[in-house]
Order: sequence, then structure tokens, then C-alpha cells
Amino acid sequence: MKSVESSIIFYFCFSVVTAQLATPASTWPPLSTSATCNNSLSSELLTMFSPNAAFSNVVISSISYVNSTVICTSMADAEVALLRPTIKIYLFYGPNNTDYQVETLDNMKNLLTAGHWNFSRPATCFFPGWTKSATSPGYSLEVVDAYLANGTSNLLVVDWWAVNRMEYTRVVSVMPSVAQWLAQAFDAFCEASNVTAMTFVGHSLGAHLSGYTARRLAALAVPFLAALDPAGPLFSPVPLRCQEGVRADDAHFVMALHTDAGRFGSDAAVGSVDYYANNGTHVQPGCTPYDTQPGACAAQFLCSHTRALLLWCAAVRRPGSVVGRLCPSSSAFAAGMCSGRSTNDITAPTANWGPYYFKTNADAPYGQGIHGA
Ligand SMILES: *[C@@H]1O[C@H](CO)[C@@H](O)[C@H](O)[C@H]1NC(C)=O
Ligand SMILES: *[C@@H]1O[C@H](CO)[C@@H](O)[C@H](O)[C@H]1NC(C)=O
Ligand SMILES: *[C@@H]1O[C@H](CO)[C@@H](O)[C@H](O)[C@H]1NC(C)=O
Ligand SMILES: *[C@@H]1O[C@H](CO)[C@@H](O)[C@H](O)[C@H]1NC(C)=O
Ligand SMILES: *[C@@H]1O[C@H](CO)[C@@H](O)[C@H](O)[C@H]1NC(C)=O
Ligand SMILES: *[C@@H]1O[C@H](CO)[C@@H](O)[C@H](O)[C@H]1NC(C)=O
Ligand SMILES: CC(=O)N[C@H]1CO[C@H](CO)[C@@H](O)[C@@H]1O
Repeated sequence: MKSVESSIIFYFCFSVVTAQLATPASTWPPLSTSATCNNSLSSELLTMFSPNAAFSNVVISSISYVNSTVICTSMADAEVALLRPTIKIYLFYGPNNTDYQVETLDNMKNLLTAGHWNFSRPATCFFPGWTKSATSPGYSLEVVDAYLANGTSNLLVVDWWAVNRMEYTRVVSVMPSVAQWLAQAFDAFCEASNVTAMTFVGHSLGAHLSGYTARRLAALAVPFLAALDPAGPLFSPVPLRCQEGVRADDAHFVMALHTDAGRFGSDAAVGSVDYYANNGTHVQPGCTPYDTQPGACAAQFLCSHTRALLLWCAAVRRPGSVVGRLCPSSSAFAAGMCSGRSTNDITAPTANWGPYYFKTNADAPYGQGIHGA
């Protein structure tokens, strides 16, 4: 097992990272993906992310230590600048998830003039996570379908796939730049229109990107930000912290939902209020324990982490279906000691204190409403 891990580390650090250094951003190869359960990507993920010795080995090529502080290695400015034109904003106007308008950051205001924007509705922007595009099936399109079904928002999705498909540590290192570009584009969009506020929703690395972006806005207001299982690796206080991620003061109100805390999700309470589904940790109901299955397919491997996104979709589709209960601890909640305390829908929390706990079903639609709280 050790030698297998070492060769994966070797492959990852040298084949992927050094090859990318010499190649322009537009031609970087995507990470391998596979629809089958023999998926080497998941082995790489396990090696790269598991909070053990292998993790600190794998990041050594891109992360360095200065006085015991972990810092990200930056890409050269010229390389980073190549990434900006690759970022696109999608407006999904329905009725199908194939109905969308795509604009670059410089032309974002065209979204207001093509006849697809509904000025009577508020706006929501979704930020996908690592290796995910605006149209990734079972992921971004789940969010799109949920918002189309709810039918009360203009839905934007940030497509930063040309950036986020890179090696993980490299993506983390360029996120402050990406957020700066997005914030400037959103501010210009706001100043060119009467769209002055937007809800942000981000999953995993996208949760941190949404926070970074909101933090840098000067004109557009973000009254509500949903941070769905914000990414753990390089953001969690343990085992290695490279950058601070999304935090409670990034938006007027930050709701953080945890489903894989301490693994792919951060183990930190980062929101104005934090919600914990089924204790907030793996293994979520219906998911397969992946820590004993390094050969598991990516869908199994990321099941608990992705559950936060699916729970949010369930809550958007059916308001009142995903509800948490205020309780000081998971064990007190499990023991029924908080039955008299207040409950709150994750899409509309009213109190900026927590934590909130709830149970879910193993399958869609997941939410048990008040019965799960
Ligand atoms: C899994 O796929 C790899 C690469 O395609 C192959 O070398 C390996 O033999 C496969 N393993 C199994 C158990 O099928
Ligand atoms: C590391 O620590 C030394 C000694 O305290 C200090 O002089 C130096 O500036 C530190 N380096 C950084 C990058 O913080
Ligand atoms: C715009 O949104 C409002 C409020 O949701 C809705 O009543 C109206 O039908 C929408 N207009 C169009 C053209 O979809
Ligand atoms: C916002 O701007 C649009 C387009 O200019 C306009 O149709 C709409 O009436 C405006 N809404 C408000 C509330 O001012
Ligand atoms: C519940 O979560 C805590 C961390 O928040 C963890 O230490 C504990 O092991 C989890 N319990 C179960 C049963 O998963
Ligand atoms: C979903 O629709 C309801 C109205 O049916 C609305 O109150 C709620 O805010 C919507 N949820 C989201 C997340 O937009
Ligand atoms: C091509 C396609 O999927 N069309 C669907 C778009 O949405 C409408 C309304 O939900 C459906 O009736 C179409 O079949």
C-alpha cells in the first residue's frame, strides 16, 4: 500500500505539476475522470486529501513551509493572467437547463439586455467546486434544475473550470486572483444596472471562492451566502492550513452547511450560523464509507461531501424540507435534549447563532422537514 501511494504521489507531483508549469493555461490537460468504479482519480484524491502523512508528502511540491507556516506557492503573474479570459458567467433562464446565455467577465452586463433577465426577480450566483464546470451533470445542473423548479431567481453560475481543473494546490493559490476578477466584474454589473444585491451559493472550493469574491465587492451587496461543505484541504485548521477560507463576515449573513467535516469539508465553524447534517461528518446516510476503499469510484468517494450540495438543492426545491434545530452539540441533539429549542430552514435562517443539527433520508429528496430536526 505504501509503495502504491508513493508512486501515486510521484505521478501526481511530477507528471501533472511539472508538465503544467511549462504549458500555457489554455492547453493544460484536464484531470482524468471515469464513469466506472475503477477510477484512478479517486486513489489520487485519497492520497492527496486524507489527513495523514501521505497528505503532507503530496503537497510538498507546491506548498512550502516558512517558519512552520504553510504557504501556497504562487503561479507566475503572467501565467495567472492567462486564466482571466477563460472565466465565464452563465445565466440559466429556463425552462430547461440547456437554456443559458454565456458571457465573459468583461461583457457581463450583456446578461441584462438579451431579454433573459427578469427584473422582477432576485439574483443568485452559484460557484462550483474543484474540477466542476457550470454544466457538470449531477452537480451544477442539479443546482440549476432546483432553481428552475423553484422559479423565483435569476440564476447565474460562475464557470471557472479552466482554472479549477488544475492540480488542487495550484487552484487554491490562484483563488484570490480569481475572486478579485469576479468582484470587479460583479461590481461593474451592479453599477450598470439596478441589480444591487445577489445571493451567493458555493460548494467546496466554490464556497471559499464565493466568500473571497463577496469580501472584495465594493458595490454589489451579498445579503446571504450559502457555504456548502466548504473545502477542507488547505483550509481546515488541521492538518495543514494554507489559506483562510470563507468566513462569517464575508456577507451580511453566511450559512455554512457541513456534511463531510474533517475530510473533504472543513472542520471549522465558519458561518454566521453553521448547520450539521447527520453530525456534519462522513459517512452520510446512503453513502459508502470510502476511507477503506481507495479504489472506489469518485461518486462514492465524494458522496458525503457532495451531499451538502444535494441537500441545498432539496431545500431550494421544497422550502421547509431541510430544517435544523438549535442545539449545543451533536450528542445533545442525538439524545433529544434540544427538542424544545428553535428550528430554522437552511435557506432562511433568522438567528446568527448556532449550531443547528438535523437528520436526513439516505435518498432524494433527503429532507425530513421538521421531523428531521
Ligand atoms: C483499473 O484501470 C487501470 C487503468 O485503466 C488498469 O491498469 C487496472 O488494471 C484496472 N484495475 C482493475 C481492478 O480493473
Ligand atoms: C522567520 O523567522 C525569522 C526569525 O524569527 C524572521 O527573521 C523571519 O523574518 C521570518 N520569516 C518570515 C517569512 O516570516
Ligand atoms: C418574472 O418574474 C415574476 C416574479 O417571479 C413573474 O411573475 C413573471 O412571470 C416573470 N416574467 C417572465 C417573463 O418570466
Ligand atoms: C430595472 O431596470 C430594468 C431595465 O432597465 C427596468 O426594466 C426595470 O423596471 C428596473 N426596475 C426597477 C425596480 O427600477
Ligand atoms: C461527529 O462529529 C464529530 C466532529 O464534529 C466527530 O468527532 C465524531 O466522531 C462524529 N460522530 C460520528 C458518530 O460520526
Ligand atoms: C423558493 O420558492 C419560494 C416560493 O415558492 C421562495 O419563498 C423561496 O425563497 C425560494 N427559495 C430560494 C432558495 O430561492
Ligand atoms: C429538450 C427538453 O428537455 N425539453 C423540455 C424542456 O422543459 C419543458 C418544460 O419542463 C419540457 O416539456 C420539455 O420536454
